[in-house]
Amino acid sequence: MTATTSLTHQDIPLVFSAEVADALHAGRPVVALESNVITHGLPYPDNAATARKVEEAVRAGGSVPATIAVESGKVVVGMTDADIDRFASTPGIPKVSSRDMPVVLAQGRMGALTVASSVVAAELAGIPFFSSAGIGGVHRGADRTMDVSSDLIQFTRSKVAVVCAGAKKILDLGLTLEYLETQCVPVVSYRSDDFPAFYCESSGFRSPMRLDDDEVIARSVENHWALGNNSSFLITTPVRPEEAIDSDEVDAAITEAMAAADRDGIRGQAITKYLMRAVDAATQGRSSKANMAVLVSTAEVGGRLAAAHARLRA
Ligand code: PSU
Ligand code: MN
Repeated sequence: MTATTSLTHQDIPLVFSAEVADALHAGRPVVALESNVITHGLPYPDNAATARKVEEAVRAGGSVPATIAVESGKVVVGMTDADIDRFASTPGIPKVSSRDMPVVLAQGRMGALTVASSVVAAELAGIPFFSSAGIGGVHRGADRTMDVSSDLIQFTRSKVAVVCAGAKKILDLGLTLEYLETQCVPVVSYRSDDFPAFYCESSGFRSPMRLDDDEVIARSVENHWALGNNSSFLITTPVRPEEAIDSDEVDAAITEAMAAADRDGIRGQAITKYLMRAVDAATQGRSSKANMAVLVSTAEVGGRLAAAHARLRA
């Protein structure tokens, strides 16, 4: 019989930018960022410009940004400006969620990481904080379609603190919160009573918990892991009121977009992008502007909370 060895996480090549490697080595705070939002969120060159602004916001919060993607069989932890521009301007880069990652790595293709695959990569890279404005969730009509984002399932498996502005109203946010509760994933709203809805200030749902103090949040995250949970800890921060988009306007646009998606037979992986485009068209681009703003403001809070967490560990 021949002995076989299987690959472990040490066999997944990670390529760190010098800045991220130095920061991790010195115990300075780093915030992981997703790349799917670059390739599948906004059109070029707004996507590249926004990705850079998001990185600047993480720095303004006191942390080092690490935007993550896969390319040439490696996980890139800390994309350079040139990497970001290449990803932003290359059409057809696949959206890579956790389950797609092993194949895309083996094929050596370029892949844009969702929240789910980004938290996988962040944990491998030893980065405890991740920030993205909008997480995936339970889709409306999931009782029929069974469309539940892998983001939620991955949160039950990865020890990463996730800072976000909640999730878009294209999802069923009530069921999304139920799922997170069932799966023992803490959800804390930072300096707000409500669970936010991406570029809308409130989802209409109260948040399970509110915390106003950075240090208490950092301590709570550590406690979650110290209690033996190998899962994520969600922290939400709402869009700034002056940058928010009106809830009623978005609701009307979503109802229309969902009917159109049904007519066009759009489902599965393609639905999020389709609905976002339709909402943007219906709001004459106002949702895109709010989208860019919330990406930036969320990243700043992510930078601030990761810094508080690093101080705690120091
Ligand atoms: N939610 C948003 N905006 C987004 C996404 C989700 O409000 O851009 C993207 C993120 O990359 C997220 C992914 O991880 O879509 C989830 O897709 P799905 O529902 O197919 O799992
Ligand atoms: Mn899905």
